[in-house]
Amino acid sequence: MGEFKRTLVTSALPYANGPLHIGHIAGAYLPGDIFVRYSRLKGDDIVYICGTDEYGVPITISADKEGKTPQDIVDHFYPIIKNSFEKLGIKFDNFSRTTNPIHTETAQDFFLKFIEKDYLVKRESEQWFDPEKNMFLPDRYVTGTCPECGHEGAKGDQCEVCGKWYESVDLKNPISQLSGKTPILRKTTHWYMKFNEFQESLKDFIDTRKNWKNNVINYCKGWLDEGLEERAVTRDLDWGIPVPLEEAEGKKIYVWFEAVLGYISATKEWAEKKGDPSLWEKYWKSEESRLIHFIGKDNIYFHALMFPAMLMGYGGYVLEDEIPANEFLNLKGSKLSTSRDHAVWLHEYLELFPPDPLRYVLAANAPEGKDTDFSWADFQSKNNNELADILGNFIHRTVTFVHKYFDGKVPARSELNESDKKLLSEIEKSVSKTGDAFSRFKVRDAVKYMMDLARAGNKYFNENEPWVTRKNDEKRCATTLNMSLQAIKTLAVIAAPIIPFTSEKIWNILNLSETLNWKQAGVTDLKAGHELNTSEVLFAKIEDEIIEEQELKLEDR
Ligand code: B3M
Ligand code: ZN
Repeated sequence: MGEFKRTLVTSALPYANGPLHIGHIAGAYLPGDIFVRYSRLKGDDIVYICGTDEYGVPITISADKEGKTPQDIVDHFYPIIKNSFEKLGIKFDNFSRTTNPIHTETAQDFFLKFIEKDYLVKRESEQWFDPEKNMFLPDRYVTGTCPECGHEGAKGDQCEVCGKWYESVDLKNPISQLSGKTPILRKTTHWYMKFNEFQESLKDFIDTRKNWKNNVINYCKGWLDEGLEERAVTRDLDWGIPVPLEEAEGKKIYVWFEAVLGYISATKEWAEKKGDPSLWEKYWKSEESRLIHFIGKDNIYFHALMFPAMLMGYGGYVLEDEIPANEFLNLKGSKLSTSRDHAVWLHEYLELFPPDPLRYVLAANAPEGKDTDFSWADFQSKNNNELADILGNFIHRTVTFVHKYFDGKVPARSELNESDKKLLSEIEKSVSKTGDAFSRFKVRDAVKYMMDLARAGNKYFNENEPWVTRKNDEKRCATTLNMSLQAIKTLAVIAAPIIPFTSEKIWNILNLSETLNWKQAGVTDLKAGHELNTSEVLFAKIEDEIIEEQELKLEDR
C-alpha cells in the first residue's frame, strides 16, 4: 500500500426499499468485505463504512405502492438489511442511515458551501408534471426512451443499459409512472451544480488513476469526451433533505447529491460512537488516507465523476484512490429483478444455509470482468465438490487421523522428502498469490489460489498414504501428518477473508493461542506434541431435493 497510512472503504448504500438479494452482494458488498477482512488480518488501519440510502424517489415509489409512508418503508427495511449483512459476515465498522440528523447536517453544509463558492446556480426550467396527480415527476416517476442509447423503458434519472445520467426532460416518449399517461412540461425553479467547471480537474483526476479497471476508465473517458453539463441537484418532492434556503420552501436535495455524502456522515457517526468525534477527518481530510469505493457498474458516474467533483469543490477532502466497480450477477441467465421477484433473497437463503458457501460461490464467480451467472446447480456443485470434497475433506481426514493414531497431538516432523518440500513450496506460493490477489481486489483469483492449496494438500495426503506408512514407516507417517497440519494452518488464514466463519472453526480445531492473523500464513511452526481440538464437519453436503425446492421456488415466481 506504500504511501498510505490508513484506508477508508465504502460499499454503495443500498436503498432501504427492499431486502438484499445475491446480486447486490456479489457486486458491492462481498468484494469490499473480502478486501477489508484481508487488510484487517494484516493489521492495517482501515475503516469500512456503509448504511442505507433512505431518501429519493426509489423510496417514495415503494411507499406509494405499499400505501405506506416513506418513513414506514425505511424503518421496516433498515433492520432487515442490517441483519442480513451481519449474518453473512459483511462486517462494517458502521452501518448508518441517511435519515440520521448527522447526515442532514452534512448534506446541507455541502449545499451551502457550494452556494457560497458559486458552484450552485438557481435556474428556472421546465420539468415533467402529472396534471392528474398534480405533482412534478422527478427521476424514476417518469420512464421513457434513453436519449443516449435508445433503450426503451429507461428510468427518469439514469439508463440501466448505457449508464448515462441525464435530465429526465431529455427522455423521449415519457410516461408518468403514477398515471401511465404522457406528462406535460411545467416551469419550476431548481439549483444546478456547475459540473462543467470540473471538466478539466476531473480529466486530470481520471488520467492519474493508473490502476483503475478498464470498465471504469472507459465509461468516464466517454462521458468526459461528451463534456460535462450543469445538473439540477434539487427536486420538487416531499421526501428528502430540505434545501437549506428560505426561498426554497418545499424543495429537497437530489438523492444522489446527498447519498454519496452518506459515506462522510457515516464516518462522522462512527467517530462519535468511538468517543473521538474528529477522528473521521483523519480518513477524509488527509493525503495519507486511501479512499476506496466498492460499487456496481451502474453507479460509476456518481462515484467516479460526480462525487470527486463534489469533494474537489468543497476542498480539503481526499479523492478516490480506487473504485473497483463490478459488473452484474445474473440469475439463470437473466437480470435479477426485485419487481419481478426474480432473485435469490439473502434473508431467505440465510434461513436455510450457512453463510460461507454463498460467500464462496459468489466470490468464485464474482462479476469482475464481465457479467456472471448464479444457478442453484452451480451452488450445489461448488459446495459439494469443492468446499466439502476438497477443502473440508482434506482437513477432516487429517485431523481425524491425528486423533485416531497420534492421540490428537501434532506428530513430529523428521527428514523431508521431495513431496514434503513440494508441499512447503505450495504453502509459500499460496500466501503470496492470495495476498496479491486480495490486495488487487481479485477475489476470483484469490479463491482459486486458496483452493489450489487445498487440492495440493489432498494430493499430498493421497500420494504419501499415511494409512500404509502407519504400519511400516512411522516416522514418515508422522511427517506426513505434521506437514498436512501445517498446510491446514495456512489454509485457515488465506481462506479467512472469503469464508471467515469456517476459518474460525479451523483455527479453533488447531487450538492456537494467537488470534488468526495474516502473519501466521505460511508459518509452518505447529510444534510436535501440540494438542488439537476435535474435528467437526465444516461443510455439509447439500442434497438434490433441497436444490430442487429452490429451483421450483424461482420458477413459481
Ligand atoms: N442507493 C443506488 C443503488 O442502489 C444507490 C447507491 C448509493 S451509493 C451512495 O444502485
Ligand atoms: Zn442508455
